[in-house]
Amino acid sequence: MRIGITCYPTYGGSGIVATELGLELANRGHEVHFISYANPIRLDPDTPGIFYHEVEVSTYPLFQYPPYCLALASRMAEVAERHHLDLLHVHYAIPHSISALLAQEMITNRRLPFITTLHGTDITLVGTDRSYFPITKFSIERSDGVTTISEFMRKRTVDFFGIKEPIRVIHNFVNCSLYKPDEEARQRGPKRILHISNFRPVKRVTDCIRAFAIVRREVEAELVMAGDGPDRGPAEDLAYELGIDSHVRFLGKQDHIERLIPRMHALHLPSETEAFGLAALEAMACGVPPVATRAGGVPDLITHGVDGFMEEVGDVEGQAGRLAELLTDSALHRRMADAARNTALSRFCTDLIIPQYEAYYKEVCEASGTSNASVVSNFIAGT
Ligand code: GMT
Repeated sequence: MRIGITCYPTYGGSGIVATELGLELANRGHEVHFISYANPIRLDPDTPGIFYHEVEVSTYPLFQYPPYCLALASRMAEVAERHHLDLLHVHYAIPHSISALLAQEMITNRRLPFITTLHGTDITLVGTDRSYFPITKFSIERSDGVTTISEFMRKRTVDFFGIKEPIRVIHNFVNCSLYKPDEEARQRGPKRILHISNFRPVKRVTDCIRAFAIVRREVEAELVMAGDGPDRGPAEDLAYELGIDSHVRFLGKQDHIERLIPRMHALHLPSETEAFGLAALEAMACGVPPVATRAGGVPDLITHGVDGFMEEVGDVEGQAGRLAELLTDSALHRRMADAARNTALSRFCTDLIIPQYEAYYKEVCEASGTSNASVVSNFIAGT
């Protein structure tokens, strides 16, 4: 198949999932065209089967806000025509699905179906904002197919927007050959707790610092903060105020977290809400047990006490207790690390999830009446 993928190319789970999906699809013989304003991180455009088309957003004195949504729609239509795309798959509803809808309208000689994947704050924060509610609802209703990444998100979308159309849950996935344990690396150096995020308020990064201060009373550990965003400054200040700054390392944005994670002993994800928690899944694949909050779609992923822990949002004491347990009880750590890896392998590995996307693409093309012989045979041949 020929698939156009649009996502936010910056650091953030939805862009990462979109990029990894595109790479996996290309690996399975599909032709994948990324259409975005920048090359998505983690995407090597030189990969066979991968193409990258930049969206140029011209400025003009009259435009206080350059209309990216329109420039994206034009580019989508152009790429779809020139490269005979079978469908568009957009990640994060706003504004991508509206651009896809416009592109669909612009192509008059055939129907170009589009699928929207809802990732989290596009529904829980942006979608609930008064100014975006109606357009988010409209974009979901007008998509030819809608997927989301957890049962929580499906239910939340249906309940909040009153959506009647079916929404398919296709969980996030991890490449278990790339994300894997490295016992030797873990043994080297001190006990380490990792946090990875884009440091937005929803991630509650200062809870990592507070919990770590409690852990430090018991264990000579180090906290590794990977990523960047608006709450990095407040987190750095708090570490200094609590007198633990020399044990906290702020790494900034990381390109190869699959090399970083296996060196860690636990992952801390204290988010206010989390539609799925991709960072937790990547950690689990590396045999690093997560301590997360019982929020949103996290229970789709973690079985409390088996392959990780879930505590209440804001319960820094409770989270610190779990982190300390993992750092001090080696039998517990071993058991949970194995269970976490096993969960990743048995439920969320790419080999299990990518075929679900392929099957859904086929369904949507057939339902839109665009599934011609070549599309169907491409599916069968995986090309
Ligand atoms: O962080 C976000 O809210 C937006 C989104 C993103 O683009 O980074 O993250 C969401 O999508 C990830 C990938 O599907 C999920 O693993 C995250 O749980 C989800 N984040 C939130 O819901 C806060």
